[in-house]
Amino acid sequence: MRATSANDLRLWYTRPPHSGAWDEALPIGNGRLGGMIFGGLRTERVQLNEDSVWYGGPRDRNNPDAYSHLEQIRKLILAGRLAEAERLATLTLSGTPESQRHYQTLGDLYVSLDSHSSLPSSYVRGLDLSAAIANVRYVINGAEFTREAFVSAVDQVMVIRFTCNKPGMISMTVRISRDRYYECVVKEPPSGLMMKGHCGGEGGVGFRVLVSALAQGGTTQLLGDNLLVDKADAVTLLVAAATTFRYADPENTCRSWVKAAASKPYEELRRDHIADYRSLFDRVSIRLSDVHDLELDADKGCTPEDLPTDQRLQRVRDGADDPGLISLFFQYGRYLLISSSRPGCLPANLQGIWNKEFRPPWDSKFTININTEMNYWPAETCNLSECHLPLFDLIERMREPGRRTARVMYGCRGFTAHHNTDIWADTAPQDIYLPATYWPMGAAWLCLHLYEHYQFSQDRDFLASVYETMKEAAEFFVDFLIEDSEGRLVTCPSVSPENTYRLPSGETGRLCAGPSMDSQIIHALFTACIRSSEILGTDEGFRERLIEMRERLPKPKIGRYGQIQEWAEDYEEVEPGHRHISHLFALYPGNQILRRQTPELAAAAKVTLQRRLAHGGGHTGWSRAWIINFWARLGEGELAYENVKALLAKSTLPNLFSNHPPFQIDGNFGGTAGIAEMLLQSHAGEIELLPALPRAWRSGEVRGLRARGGFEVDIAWSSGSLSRAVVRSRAGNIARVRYGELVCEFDTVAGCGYELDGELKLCCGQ
Ligand code: FUC
Repeated sequence: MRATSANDLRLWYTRPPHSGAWDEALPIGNGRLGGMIFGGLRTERVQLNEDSVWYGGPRDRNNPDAYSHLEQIRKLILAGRLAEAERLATLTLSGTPESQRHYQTLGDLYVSLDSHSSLPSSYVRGLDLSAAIANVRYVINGAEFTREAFVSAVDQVMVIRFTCNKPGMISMTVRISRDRYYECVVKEPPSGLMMKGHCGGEGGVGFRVLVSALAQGGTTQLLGDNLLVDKADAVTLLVAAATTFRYADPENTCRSWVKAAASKPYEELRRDHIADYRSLFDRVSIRLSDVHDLELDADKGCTPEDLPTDQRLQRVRDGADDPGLISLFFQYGRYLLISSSRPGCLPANLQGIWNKEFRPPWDSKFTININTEMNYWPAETCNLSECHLPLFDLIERMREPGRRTARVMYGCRGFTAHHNTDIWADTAPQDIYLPATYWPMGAAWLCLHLYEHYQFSQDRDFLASVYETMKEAAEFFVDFLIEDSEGRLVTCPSVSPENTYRLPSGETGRLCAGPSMDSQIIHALFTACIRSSEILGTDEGFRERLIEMRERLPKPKIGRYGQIQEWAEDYEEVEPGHRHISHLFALYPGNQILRRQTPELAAAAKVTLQRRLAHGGGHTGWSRAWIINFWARLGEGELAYENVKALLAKSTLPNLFSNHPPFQIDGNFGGTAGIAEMLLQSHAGEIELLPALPRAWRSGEVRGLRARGGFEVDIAWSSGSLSRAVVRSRAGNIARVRYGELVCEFDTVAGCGYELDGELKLCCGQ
């Protein structure tokens, strides 16, 4: 078995980013405060983010003309008069104004290293995922310079430390800037600068950024907007940022964080940060190969781990296998979730927290017709349950605006949201874009995450605390669903995100009644509410109602190509290789399509994927990531693996950020979830070991993945077969474990572990 190497958990490079490319800088963060570390030689640029730096305040954007035209829009859709329906919808259902708020960069910290006149004789920069620390190391004229940067969740500051092995060598000029979009930078004696500004827009947030230098030796002074350090032995920069979104007095909040951090020695800040981070990160370890699987040069014992990350990525682009890069990518997804989604923060947005722009792509907000949900797919399976909590806070905040949207737009009870939301939990439609805008399913899908959290944690108190939220999301559909000509209960108006269909007449349409994804999401939501009310022993009347309505939802249907139908009718798709594969929601993340219990539907799901892929599907990072999860659920290890490779080869940037293009973080999270799904599944009432193990991962081991029912699982395999598994029970439920056609079932005691051999024979309880 291969010994672990320091590079297993490290991204590293032997040069600074090409022409200062942002996609080559390395991300650090504590959920709220983030930085991109460039590692430049003469200037270190740290591009800064704070998760609540958004333009503008809350607004009521519900279109006042919606409800009075709803009936007519429905009639037009059901009569097939699509052009008229779509025109009326754009006028009366679109948000007023059409767009929600957008996320922004916080600015940049520039550290000019004044004494660096010659080029270094060696240079390496990296990101250590085992400690969540970025570092740079190089030698100039025999002096070795190092930098370390991390963002502490314990101390709420970014810490950047510059050292040299010779005394008096560190001189720097520090500036903070934000293009033209800030008020001022003021001196914060004795050795700090404070940036003050406002994101703009009525009710928008105000922000403060404080940078303070702690120098060992040398002198420090403030001149104009500059912080200067001269001939120090070492310098620690502490950066704090806060906004009025959370703090009445962000200025003093920054001061108190910096003051408290400054009173701790650097080593203590670092130690506390690492301990806190490791309490989450170390729960899962993974190894997908043995050394003989991957030696590049057998004589020299050289493996891909010995190559810088950009060169490894290039090898994979050139067609090489590199299981170690896949496990690094897997752990990077977990690192990114820990760094962008901690309790008390906003959820990870389209870019996590890392965004350099004032008007980022798609506003870098929360796109909830796939992207935000995908961000949280690894949260439970990859043992980062706490990182899921920010999403739940946002869902709670969406209830009030969502109730208003339900009432004002549709005359319904409950709460609803469309395909986006923002910092203010806005629930009115976003954009005037027919394939996406008029889709009332956002809240419903998000609420499934609440039930998912319960399924993994078995935390009954949590379930009790969110039951009303799930119920309210379901209540909306009790009122909203209409009966179609076959007596089925369908959504109308809606869309199948974000596809377009063609009628036999050649006419194309987006708006429709009962797209498959909607029925599947509602089926899952009703099921979650029904199960929850049983578990909690409440609400029998509502439960009965949902049971009855669930029966009348359209079931997944098989269409003319043998595919799962995307719409209630078997329409032709205008773009058969579309990136959204919404009608396979029931396969993943849902569980209405199961390869053992519903083999015909599973076969149709396979055809659906093959058709999408044959027409160029999977061309965005997130779409490719979803495909990995689908193949994993279908037990197709080789096809899942092919798509993992394609995700790395075609949709991954040099810093391993996923590429839509441009950078969008969902492909990282969806990819991590997909790799976990290849190794362990638990959505079908049993814990399945190695359900989609590809040949390329001949021998390996994963520890600490989680399964529904309150289990934690370790799996080891060699020569492609299971050698050993440990199932740790947290809730004392019965464990039903499957490996291929072998199944075993045993009682468990909470807190105990159970070891199984390769034949699923119980060896011992621990
Ligand atoms: C959805 C997708 C796009 C993109 C955007 C943020 O609209 O269709 O591909 O990911 O969200």
